[in-house]
Amino acid sequence: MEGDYDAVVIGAGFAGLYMVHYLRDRMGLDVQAFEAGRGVGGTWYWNRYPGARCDSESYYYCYSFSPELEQDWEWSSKYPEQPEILSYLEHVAERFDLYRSIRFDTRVTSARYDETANRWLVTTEAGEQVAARFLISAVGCLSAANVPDIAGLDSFGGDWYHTGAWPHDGVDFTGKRVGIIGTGSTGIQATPVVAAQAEHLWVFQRTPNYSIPARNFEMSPEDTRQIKARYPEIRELARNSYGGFPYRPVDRSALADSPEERETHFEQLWNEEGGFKFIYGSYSDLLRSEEANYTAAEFIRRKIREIVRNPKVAEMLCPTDHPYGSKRPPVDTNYYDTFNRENVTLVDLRASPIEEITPSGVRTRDALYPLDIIVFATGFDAMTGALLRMDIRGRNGVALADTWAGGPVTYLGLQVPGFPNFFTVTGPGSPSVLANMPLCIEQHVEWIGGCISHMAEEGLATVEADETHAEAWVDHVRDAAEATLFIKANSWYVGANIPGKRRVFMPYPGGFKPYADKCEEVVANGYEGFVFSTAAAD
Ligand code: NA7
Repeated sequence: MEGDYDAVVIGAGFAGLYMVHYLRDRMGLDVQAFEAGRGVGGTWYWNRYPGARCDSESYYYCYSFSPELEQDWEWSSKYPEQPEILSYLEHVAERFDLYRSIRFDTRVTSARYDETANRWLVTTEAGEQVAARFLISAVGCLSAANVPDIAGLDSFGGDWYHTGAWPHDGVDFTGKRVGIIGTGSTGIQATPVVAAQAEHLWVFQRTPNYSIPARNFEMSPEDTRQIKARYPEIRELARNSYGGFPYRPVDRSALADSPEERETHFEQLWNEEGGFKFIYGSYSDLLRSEEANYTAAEFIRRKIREIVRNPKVAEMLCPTDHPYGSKRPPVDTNYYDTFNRENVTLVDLRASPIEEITPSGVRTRDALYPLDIIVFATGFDAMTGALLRMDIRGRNGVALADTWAGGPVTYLGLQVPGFPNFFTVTGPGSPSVLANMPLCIEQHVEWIGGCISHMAEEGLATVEADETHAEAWVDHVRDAAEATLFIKANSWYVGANIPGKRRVFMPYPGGFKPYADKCEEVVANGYEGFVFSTAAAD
């Protein structure tokens, strides 16, 4: 055994960094974090693909726990690029002296609960083993890359990359024939940037997506000054909102406006605001009423037809098989316009699916596309993938993979029955990816820290989600999802992108504020739904 800690934290992204800071510096615990990457950043460490930037606005996609940090850090633009967010997280790690508590280049491969000792035994890829009383997963919701199992990939003579494991020294597309597979948020961000460099770019599209222009801009000193002066109000708005975004609540149905009023409203959001405001700051029922949703979907389809000059290509880009926002809504800079370029071709995989990859390129049912580089923008085994690729075993050696064989079971996305003293930051069943991630992370970290403090005060040895409460929470998540249009799409929210994955809606769609209220209520009711013991040896 190479260490015995109060807590082991897995991951050093937004979640892991704050978890370490909170447990170590606010609560005085002995904490060790393990991180597979060579640096901090998590998502922002791995996703270095061209065009990678945040779809949430910089002024709220950041920590709120330190007013000094909030005041000191300067964001360059509305939507910062990946290197800037990574610099921010590196700054946080330095500022709060977190590096000394993180072991890098160290992937956790298994964690087993030893009931007699009340310890989690955590093993790394190099075979090192440490023990800890608490095990906290901060592995992120979108960190297990999904490279589709396409016949012949091994034979490809060129280079291929997944966007979520991008080379640190970049990829030069100059003079290359490039194929991007996937038109989710990532493919949509990468396409215009790669197109500007490549000799020719083929975009392999299985499902067209609804994308809203980002309308990015550089922050002027005056923008920054105003935001900094308003931070308490901004955070308050975000904490009281559905999505964790600091937008003024809208309670108007899209159907309450006349077609002309709606058009004016959508035009203003499309042309001036851009980004998530189109969905979260426009009307209250875009994700609840098919009729209301249709008005937004039609507006976007009209925009696509306006922007893309070739009508056939425009039709191929128009989504019709799912409501707007039922898949994670992408935000772009010049995505649709890129298809007006001479050196860009859209390939419709619905009409002609990929059959194999050959030494020279991608072969669909109807054609062979000779390529030098293939970019897989094919997403992630979301929400459960990164947890399940570790062998996590709770009481009686039961594997998390078995407990979750029918889909993830958690109470509030925080704990799994049968896995004492194991917490998941933004686990399945929490709002996580449906809300502003840093805000969700802070709420989780503080809840977990509060629970551990409570245990110390009361002399409690273990905490574990009660099975009945966890099952009721899973039912509640499902019911909440069924009341929305989210379930109308084959999205990664339901695991549809991973062949064989059980179709379960994983994030909690009831809203950030109701969720955070529920977590507080649980505490006020003596941690209702959590079972504590004093019995385990400690
Ligand atoms: P997404 O949103 O999961 O998008 C992946 C894309 O790749 C999507 O267009 C998929 O089509 C496509 N895909 C996946 N597998 C295949 C295969 N086998 N063949 C062809 N096309 C395929 O991942 P992103 O990385 O774009 O975004 C993930 C999240 O990161 C994003 O939502 C933000 O939260 C940040 P499909 O739609 O499944 O037909």
